Amino acid sequence: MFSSIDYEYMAQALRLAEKGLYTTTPNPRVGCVIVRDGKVVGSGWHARAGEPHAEINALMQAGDLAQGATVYVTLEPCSHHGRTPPCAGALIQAGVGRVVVAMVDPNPQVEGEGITQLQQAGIQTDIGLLEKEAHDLNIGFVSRMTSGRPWLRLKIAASLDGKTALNNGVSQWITGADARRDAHRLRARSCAVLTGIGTVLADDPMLNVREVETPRQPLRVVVDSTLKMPPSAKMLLEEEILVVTASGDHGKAENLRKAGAEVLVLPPLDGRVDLARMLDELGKRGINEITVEAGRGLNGALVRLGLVDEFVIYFAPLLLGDRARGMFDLPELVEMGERRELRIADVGMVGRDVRIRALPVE
Ligand code: AOF
Ligand code: ZN
Repeated sequence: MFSSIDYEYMAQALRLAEKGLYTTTPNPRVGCVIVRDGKVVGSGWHARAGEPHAEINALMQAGDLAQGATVYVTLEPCSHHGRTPPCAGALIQAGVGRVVVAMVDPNPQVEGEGITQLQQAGIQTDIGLLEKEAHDLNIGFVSRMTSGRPWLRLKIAASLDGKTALNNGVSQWITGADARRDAHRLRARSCAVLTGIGTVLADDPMLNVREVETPRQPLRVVVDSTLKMPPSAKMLLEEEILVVTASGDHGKAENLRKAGAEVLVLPPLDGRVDLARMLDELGKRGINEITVEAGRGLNGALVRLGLVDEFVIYFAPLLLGDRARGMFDLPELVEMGERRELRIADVGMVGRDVRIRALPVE
């Protein structure tokens, strides 16, 4: 169904889609290339929610040349009136000859309807080219559309012997500058960065993106069951911070609000923040991807609840010894049968450190 030329143009459309990596949220990253007689006559990508979709940008460039052309698009053209009119209709109106789609739009408002409309208009529509790549690019959008929850990526910087901090809590700097920059790229592509109150009290971090250029900072979310967050915390110096709590202490919440935070009070679960419920709430707010940068407490709780979708662990070539702090506060296992199995998705060097991406095995 697909020729090597098809692959090439879809790869080009994916590269265009990636230009929206830091900006399209809550929308997906989408790229589009329009080809006629072996020449690219239009190309575009989606930059921001509310702005034109990838196909529309590409159609505007192509003008009349779109007639009879082949359109490569990384996500099924939409069929609904959202913030912008439907792309399937625009492609039909432009008289395109063929549409090649990487993946079906998981948005229940679309979900195959765009493809049906194109086919009903007599346009040859081929689906599934470089589907995995398109899917990975929008892993958070897919997660939110299919489960209501964001994709949760847990990032850890550790020594080669798996330690993340000294026993006295000191954790800077374990990994090198390249790994830190790489981790800032993860922050930049995330809709939210999540941490725990323990990390805030120990490190007083900003948790913003500094090491890479970005026009948009992720929302910073702090899990703080009993509202220990001091109104003087550095995180509060910048906009967009959400403190999630199970505390009913209105005075403390009010103080944090005055300091610039939004405070979300959830019904307590065993006296703590109900983390699954929190993810549902974040999903409702259009959060697609979350990067967790926390200590062993929150990390362990998320693992125990099965809420982690992806682990990104940077290992630095140094040893901190058994008395340093580990990655996950988990109950002791007494049988190997209780172990948690992961699948390594990717391994590579980042400067002097090693990065491992691993996914839980269901
Ligand atoms: C496309 N091309 O480039 C994008 C699509 O509110 P709107 O109008 O921006 O619509 C957002 C929805 O449209 C989004 O949830 C997803 O289903 C689809 N995104 N579709 O045809 C694009 N970004
Ligand atoms: Zn659209």
